[in-house]
Amino acid sequence: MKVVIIGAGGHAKVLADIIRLDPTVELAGFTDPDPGKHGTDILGYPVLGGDEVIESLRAGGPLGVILGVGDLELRRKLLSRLETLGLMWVNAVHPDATISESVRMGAGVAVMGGAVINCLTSIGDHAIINTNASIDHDCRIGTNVHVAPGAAIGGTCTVGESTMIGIGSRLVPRVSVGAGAVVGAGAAVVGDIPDSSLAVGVPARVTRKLTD
Ligand code: JB3
Repeated sequence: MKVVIIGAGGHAKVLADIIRLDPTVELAGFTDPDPGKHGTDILGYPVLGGDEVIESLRAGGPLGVILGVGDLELRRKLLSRLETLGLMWVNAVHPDATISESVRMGAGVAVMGGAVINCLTSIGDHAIINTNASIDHDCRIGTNVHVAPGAAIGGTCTVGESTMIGIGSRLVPRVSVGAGAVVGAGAAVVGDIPDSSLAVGVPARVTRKLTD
């Protein structure tokens, strides 16, 4: 099956580096509205044009796609635009990630090298579990959540849709972070964080509400 990465920037490069390790798929390349921005060849794979090429590629046979842009708001807008196309979302899971067999994994999920996801956790569609991040047992990670590199989430935590768990941050067990929230880099979350809130510091404090 051919796979196309939607986006051709930094996040897309990491996905390409993972997907190309999978002998069962053929990475066709990237789509990007600004094809020249990153050069026409990334890690040996072409930037095929804008997202409109996806339809023509699908005509050629089974086509898997995955979101290759990192910004969560942009991902949300892209998903709402693309969901009517009935695309086949594929996962990119690095072979060096450690994932319990009991994990329930959504579609379009990226799991980078060194990540650990422990038993009975569920990962929502289009989530990003980035380099060396860890998610412990019985967690509920929502759609389009980004658990940034080195973040650690304790057992029985909940993270709402399109929330960013910042690089190197920590969630103690049994806390809940709402939807559309941002946990700042290095923050230590020791209590629940409401939807659409920015929480920073050790211990993490909500500093402001986030508008769309
Ligand atoms: O921190 C880490 C480990 N990774 C970051 C990632 C999560 O987010 C990374 O360092 C960057 O901060 C960011 O990666 P991303 O999103 O790849 O950033 P950038 O290099 O700016 O690439 C975004 C690409 O998305 C650009 O080339 C845009 O042209 C493209 N883009 C924007 N809108 C789009 C669209 N591409 C497609 N196919 N469709 C769109 O609608």
